[in-house]
Amino acid sequence: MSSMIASDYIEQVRKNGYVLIKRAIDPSIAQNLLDFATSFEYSDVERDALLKNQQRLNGYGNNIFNIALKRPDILPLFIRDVQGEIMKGLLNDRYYSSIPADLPNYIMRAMLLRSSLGAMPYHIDSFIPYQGDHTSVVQSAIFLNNSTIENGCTLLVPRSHLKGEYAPQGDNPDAIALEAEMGDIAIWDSRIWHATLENTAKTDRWALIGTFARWYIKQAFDYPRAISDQMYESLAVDEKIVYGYCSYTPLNEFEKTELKTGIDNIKRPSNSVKSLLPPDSFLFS
Ligand SMILES: O=C(O)CCC(=O)C(=O)O
Repeated sequence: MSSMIASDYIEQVRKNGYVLIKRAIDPSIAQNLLDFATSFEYSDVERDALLKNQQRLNGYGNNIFNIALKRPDILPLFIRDVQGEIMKGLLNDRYYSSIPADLPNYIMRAMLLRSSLGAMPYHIDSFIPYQGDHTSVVQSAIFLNNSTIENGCTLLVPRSHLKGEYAPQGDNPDAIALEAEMGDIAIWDSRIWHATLENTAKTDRWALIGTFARWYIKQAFDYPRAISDQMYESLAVDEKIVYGYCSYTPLNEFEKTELKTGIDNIKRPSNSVKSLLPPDSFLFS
């Protein structure tokens, strides 16, 4: 990795909307993830179910969803060390005082493995275009193959995150092709106009893409309920926060009334309204 420090990378994301960190991941970790990507297969039944409710943009790649639950060892790659400092710098809410500032208070929206097929159209992943320095959603792509113009690399329009507009469709003369090598990481503000090229080489171009968001933004899956008891027990505090255990939506006021819970009160969410109620509650009647 280069000698740049987290604050330099944060500065680049704020200014240009993205940064590429060379050789950020140990090659053996990248190889292990690549082996996972190339050996994983959904069953036919699972694939049919996934195709029935596929979002438009997911049709342009091979996708393996929900990696965080398939590989519980992976989240620390995104939230510790320099990566973690960058995420905190871009996404921590400075007014979230019940979590100490050296921990994350942002959450994970999604984590998927994707390999490019067709040319993915320009889009933003913050869903809301707006101007200003306040970043709400960040994507971090760990490249597991070399990512090239031939095999469908990312296209980005530098500084477009500050335009406050949805991404125009069609070719964009201001776009750059973000070529990268196995083990590099690209981090971008999800307001940036981005797309991919078509994979004309028809070779694998796997990237592990983590999407992280401020604590009040909806997660792609209900991680606090979906995570097994066994996985929950193995998580460190920073992982529990990022999976949403401090900021999930409670079932009712007897579960909690705080939107931002502190680390002293991390617990699994309830699945049963009744178990939360005092026995004489009017909600029973
Ligand atoms: O695979 C890429 O380079 C970009 C993927 C992308 O745009 C996305 O997942 O939203």
